[in-house]
Amino acid sequence: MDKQQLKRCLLLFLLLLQMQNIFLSAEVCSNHMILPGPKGNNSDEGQKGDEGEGGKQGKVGPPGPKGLAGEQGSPGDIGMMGKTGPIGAKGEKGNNGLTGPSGFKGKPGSTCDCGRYRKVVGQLDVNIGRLKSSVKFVKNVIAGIKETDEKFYLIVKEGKKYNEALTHCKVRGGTLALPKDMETNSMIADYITQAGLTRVFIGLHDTDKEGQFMYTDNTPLQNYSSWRPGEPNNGFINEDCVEMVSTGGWNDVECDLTIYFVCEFLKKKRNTLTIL
Ligand SMILES: [Ca+2]
Ligand SMILES: [Ca+2]
Repeated sequence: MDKQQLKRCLLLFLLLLQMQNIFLSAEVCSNHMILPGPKGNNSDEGQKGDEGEGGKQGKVGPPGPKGLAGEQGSPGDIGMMGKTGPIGAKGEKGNNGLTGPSGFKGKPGSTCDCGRYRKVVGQLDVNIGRLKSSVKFVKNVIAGIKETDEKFYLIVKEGKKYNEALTHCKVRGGTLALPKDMETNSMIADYITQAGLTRVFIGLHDTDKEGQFMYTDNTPLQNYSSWRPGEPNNGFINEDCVEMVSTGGWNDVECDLTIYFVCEFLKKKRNTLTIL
């Protein structure tokens, strides 16, 4: 080692020594603490300390995993009865039942004069038939009745030919209606309209002599008539009977036409309408 190198080493040594002093003095000034002594030997081990105090209660842990499903519970009590439901639709008619057993044989009858009773029963049948016919007649006219001071007027809602209609009125004590003046004609026309009809037979015809119209009480047409325009025209050669339409107009038509008709009954004869 030359002289120059020896000088550099000496300076470096001095520098390091100076830095150590600086560090030691700075540590003592900053801590102001008494440094512990060196660790003792194993033979100098201290006594076991007292048991420490219990620790603080820990925080609530996170929720545990979902448990297994429990067993099925027992059935609950029966519920309250519900409200009565609406009435159901009518059911289909059932099949006929089986035929029942035959009844016991009847007792033998006694001999009698049956001819007499048969006659009575036969007469009852006739009366019942007439009663049914009369009831039917009344039903047909019950919808309405018109009257003047002297007469009743009844529309019969049974389709008949002219002669049948006339007979129908006569057997009950009347005849087909005879409109001989405007007032009566208008009343019958209103009656037809109110009954919802369009045409009815009236008691007028020219069956005896063509073109010479007569009422069914054998009186001729006089000052009053209510022919529709162009009528009577005897259009189908045999138009010998007369209908009235709802406007009150007359028209000659075939007597074999089957239509409703209007009867009239005189009041003078005390309840002229003969039921039976
Ligand atoms: Ca005629
Ligand atoms: Ca005519």
